[in-house]
Amino acid sequence: MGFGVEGLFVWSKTMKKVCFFMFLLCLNAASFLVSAESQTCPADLGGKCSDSDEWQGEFFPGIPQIKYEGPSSKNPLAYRWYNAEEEILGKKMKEWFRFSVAFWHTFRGTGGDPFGAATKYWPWEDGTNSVSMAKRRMRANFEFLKKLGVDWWCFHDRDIAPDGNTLEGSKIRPLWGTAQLFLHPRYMHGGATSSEVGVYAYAAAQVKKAMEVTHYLGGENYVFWGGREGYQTLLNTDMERELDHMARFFESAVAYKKKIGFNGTLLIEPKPQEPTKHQYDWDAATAANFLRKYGLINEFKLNIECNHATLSGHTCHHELETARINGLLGNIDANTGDAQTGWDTDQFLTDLGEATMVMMSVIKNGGIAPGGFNFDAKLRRESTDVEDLFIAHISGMDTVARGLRNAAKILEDGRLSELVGKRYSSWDSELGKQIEEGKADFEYLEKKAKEFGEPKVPSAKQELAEMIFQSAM
Ligand code: XUL
Ligand code: CO
Repeated sequence: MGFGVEGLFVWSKTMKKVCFFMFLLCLNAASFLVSAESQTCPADLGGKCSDSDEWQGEFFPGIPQIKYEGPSSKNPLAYRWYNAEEEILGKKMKEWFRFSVAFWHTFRGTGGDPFGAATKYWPWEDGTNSVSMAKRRMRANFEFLKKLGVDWWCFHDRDIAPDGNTLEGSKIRPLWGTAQLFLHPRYMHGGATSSEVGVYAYAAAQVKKAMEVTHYLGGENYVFWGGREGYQTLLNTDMERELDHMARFFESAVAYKKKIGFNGTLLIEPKPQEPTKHQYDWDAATAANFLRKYGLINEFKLNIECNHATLSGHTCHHELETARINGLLGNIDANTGDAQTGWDTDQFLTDLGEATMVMMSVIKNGGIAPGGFNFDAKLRRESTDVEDLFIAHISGMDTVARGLRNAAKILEDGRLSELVGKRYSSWDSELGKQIEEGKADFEYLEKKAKEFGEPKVPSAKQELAEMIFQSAM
């Protein structure tokens, strides 16, 4: 690594841009998802392995601006369901979604896996880790976003080294930034929950800088995904102490956010395991309980990732509803897993039923701004054409857009909410109201129970609910 931890602390106005690169590239030396076999160059400002970031013409020649062509279109480079300016339930589609591209998957993913080398060699990559390469990659990102008609992107501190000039003055901004606290060996026992106090301090310094960078780039949220905040065995773990440390870490993040005037939402991204056996942010309910216990519930929201939801044994809909009813639904990492595969496959969401349920929650929540839909999803290892990057995002965007249309249809149709309303109608009675208002104690209820006799219990109408749901597909 080219720079020591001192590099994290330099941040003066005049040195802003230089330090920005130094910081990011220092971190980048151990960059996530850059396969071990790729050539590495010193992460310095000289860019020794690559002379310049120049790239003649477009990065994606032959790929047009992606437009809405409607459901009958057979053009793979067009939207069938996502029509950015069209209003659904009083809000433009682009406002419902606030789509974002995950920089780490789309621009740093190589297709490498534990059994095989990289399969993707994008034409603009020169095999180096130089500043000029990082700038060129960021230009490719901006062209990609513009062609898709997407205004947001998300990053880990360690997968970017952007050109400040390119980023300033553009309406394209980070939806969120985050610090990558899981790749480097120093984080093997965790960051905020490490058994080593020095690692906690290092993690804090890294988050501090990543928050500054997110703020500097105009980001609207900041994410904490605790990749190694968990344990492999309780036999060697003081779980209570580790959780207390994690809470202190989040308290400091809240204080620092306020200190630098960063108004973005802080988001916790639950995931049950992988890479650790047990991660502390297991699911939405666990994260909510943690936030409540430590008095942080009003300072954070949740970033729900669909593939993480299924890993924790829930549906994405369940996780979204748990977050929503706790006032914690902040962002969606829009992806999906594979029912036959037991890990985080990070696939683009293409299941219409799932997408419709996702959008039912989003509508009930009144949208998720300032959060959005971040495609934390990657091409399959075997998909190796540049156009596959576009097709994957178009398909993911179209699926949730179609889900939004279906969810709106279900809402307008009214039969499902009528079914639910009817199911709970006994609670609209005087007794129901008394109970809901906390005005019915056990003695009173016993009296009522005797008065009513055996209650009549009606059908739940599950199949009818499913029939109504299906009819909107
Ligand atoms: C890992 C995951 C991360 C976070 C950001 O499963 O989802 O990419 O979204 O660190
Ligand atoms: Co994620």
